[in-house]
Amino acid sequence: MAKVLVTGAAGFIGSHTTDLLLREGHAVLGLDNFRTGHRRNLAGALASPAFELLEADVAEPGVVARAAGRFRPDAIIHLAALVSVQESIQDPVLNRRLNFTATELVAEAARRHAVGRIVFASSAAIYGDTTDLPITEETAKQPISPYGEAKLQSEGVLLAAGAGLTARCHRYFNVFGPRQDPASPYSGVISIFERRYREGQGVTIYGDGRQTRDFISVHDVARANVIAATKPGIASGAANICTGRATSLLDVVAEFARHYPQVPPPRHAAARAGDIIHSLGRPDRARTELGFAAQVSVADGLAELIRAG
Ligand code: UD2
Repeated sequence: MAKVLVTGAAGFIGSHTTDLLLREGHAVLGLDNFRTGHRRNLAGALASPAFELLEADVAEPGVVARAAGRFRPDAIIHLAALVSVQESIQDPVLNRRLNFTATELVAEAARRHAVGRIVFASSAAIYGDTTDLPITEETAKQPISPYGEAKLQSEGVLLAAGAGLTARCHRYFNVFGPRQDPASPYSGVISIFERRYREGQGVTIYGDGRQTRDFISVHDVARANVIAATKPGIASGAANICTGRATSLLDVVAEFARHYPQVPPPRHAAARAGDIIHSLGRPDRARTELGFAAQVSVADGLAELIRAG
């Protein structure tokens, strides 16, 4: 049994990671200020005696350090973040605070209280809009948003922290699954489409729909997080967390249409400014360094999402 401090525990990825840690018999201190997380995401966790919730802001100096001093975690999974690329452009100061300063505070808390591991939510956004596919960890890092830039700099802070700390930086690709917030037009496309199909409305495809993404289930992402936090003998490093499979939006829509044959077909609108056409990661390093490989197909993940609806 390990003791794990999860920041952003009430968020999309944080709550699934918390649930999996608890299922595997670990003790979790979840930290969240509910800026974008939701208490309902923790309904299962809150029923467990092995879970404790701390409502606090990870970017507030002293908060993580005090939590680590009291809870004495073996690992910190740092997922609290400003999650919207769009919002990072509109409010770069807040982005800096939540996506960079908070990481420094987590690293400092780990150092002060001898926490041996940090798992960090990085992003494929650090690679920018490269056309050199599939993206490997060596691909040039040229972020094109404050969000991607802060994630890249956070990786630097963690990977330079020194021998006492094992830092694992997870470069998530397009994560989808239950509890992802569909509220904004810039939310993940699958969560937007799921809500529209469930409500019987057609979806809008920006462009011709042949654009592809490496969609990975949040259950696989949670498993990668738990492995990185708890598996013995893991060294520091950064790795793509992806499937290595490209799925087009037309494929996604065809899958939804199988479940909702009565919903009108999609309409097409102009491609979004700045949209990338293809994104695909190479998953080999996570397999070698963590023993992690994604298992959930897009078809199975969508079916689960629709059931969870
Ligand atoms: C963006 C973010 C990424 C993450 C992700 C949400 C950048 C560089 N990256 O990536 O960090 O936040 O969004 O999972 O900004 N689309 C439609 N109809 C819709 C919504 C989207 O056709 O109603 C298209 C969209 O134009 C794009 C594709 O679906 O071509 C995927 O969109 P997305 O927002 O889910 O993901 P992505 O990879 O653009």
